[in-house]
Amino acid sequence: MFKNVNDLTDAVRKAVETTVVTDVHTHLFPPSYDEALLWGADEILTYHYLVTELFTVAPHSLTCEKFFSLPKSAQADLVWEHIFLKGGALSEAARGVITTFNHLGLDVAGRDLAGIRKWFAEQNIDEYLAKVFEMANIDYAVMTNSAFSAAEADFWRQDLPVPDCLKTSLRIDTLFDDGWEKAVEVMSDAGYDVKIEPDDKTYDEVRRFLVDWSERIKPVYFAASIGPDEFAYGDDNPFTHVIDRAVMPAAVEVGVPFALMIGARGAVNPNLRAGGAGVGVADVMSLTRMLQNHADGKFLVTMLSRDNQHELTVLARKFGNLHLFGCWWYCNNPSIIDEMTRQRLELLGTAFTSQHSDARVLDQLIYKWSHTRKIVADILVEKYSDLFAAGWRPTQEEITRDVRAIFGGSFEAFLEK
Ligand code: FIX
Ligand code: ZN
Repeated sequence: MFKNVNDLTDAVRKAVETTVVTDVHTHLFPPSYDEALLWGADEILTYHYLVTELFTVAPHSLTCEKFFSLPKSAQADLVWEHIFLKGGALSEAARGVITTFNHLGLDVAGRDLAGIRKWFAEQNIDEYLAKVFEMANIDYAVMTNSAFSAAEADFWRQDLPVPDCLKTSLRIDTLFDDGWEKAVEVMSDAGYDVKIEPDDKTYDEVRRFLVDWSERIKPVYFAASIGPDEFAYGDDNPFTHVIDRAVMPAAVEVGVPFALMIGARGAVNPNLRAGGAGVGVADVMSLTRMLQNHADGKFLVTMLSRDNQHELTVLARKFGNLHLFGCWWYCNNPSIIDEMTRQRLELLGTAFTSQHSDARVLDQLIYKWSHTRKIVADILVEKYSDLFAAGWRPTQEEITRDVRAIFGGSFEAFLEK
């Protein structure tokens, strides 16, 4: 039993710092997947978050086309010059690079980019991957594995090695909206009897395609990112029919949740490529109808607009088959992580997953989790201190239990539910 609030808060900070995290959504790949796994100084500096920031300050003469035609190292040099040396590295994505280099023991104060690049060039990727997961204290990360990518299908056909710290998800965005025709082409080429104008047979075949892929890669969940305008469930539209007649029946048959990432407004500025998407407020009532219609299914949800967060968190109190995760993308900034985590704790206790990294570059795991742990620690210190002041006496085990819950424990309990 803690004698005083100071001992309690020290224990809370230590628990947050040392509790293992499960990273429920990333864009990482196994080292055996060739160059698909991004890592090192030039990749972390050309993360699409930083590239888009570059174009907020770069000279007008630097067009996106010119930038993307440059070698990766020249692109990184421009980001380093404009965002770091001339810009002050104050954005979350820039500060993250500094945190990562610092945790790796690299010469950040000396701003020695050449020396930093040299250090990365000396790393062995299999050993470095293990080192990064150990530094970030992550037991496993869930990848993003597209069911409609030829490269992905080719990788899984070869049965190449995948480290235990990486698990799969089945990404199915292509089934929706403007991807449908490509999805039909890919499924048809793979021997599934599907039509552009879907009939009952087509929906059955889409379901079989998803089940067959699931048997091959054993996904933790199905996943899709849906735009704010496209997320219109419940009307007599293709989105509703694919969800009702293929995706959810397959998810229930396989026994996995459907992870919905809602609110990315695609290609607001296509010139920025991966960084070109914006954000929009989506209709939470669409999700409500989906939950009402699929009580036998399970849904993992994160929304991109800050404006959607309160309504979504209240909804999570109404449906036991809804689990919220992460402070996604444009919400993955200290000011919003703080607000969202407080709101979720205050409305849901520990029945949510506080964060996911969305890491596209392996090294990012280090900063994305280091930054989040600090914010979560400050919040939990306040919450436990309030409880202590009211006479409650949490034990060390209970604190560790609660921290693990929001760092992946509740996610795994939801998967087993
Ligand atoms: O759809 C997604 O998985 C998004 O997270 C990505 O498309 C996005 O580019 C990203 O990495 C955000 O953090
Ligand atoms: Zn993502």
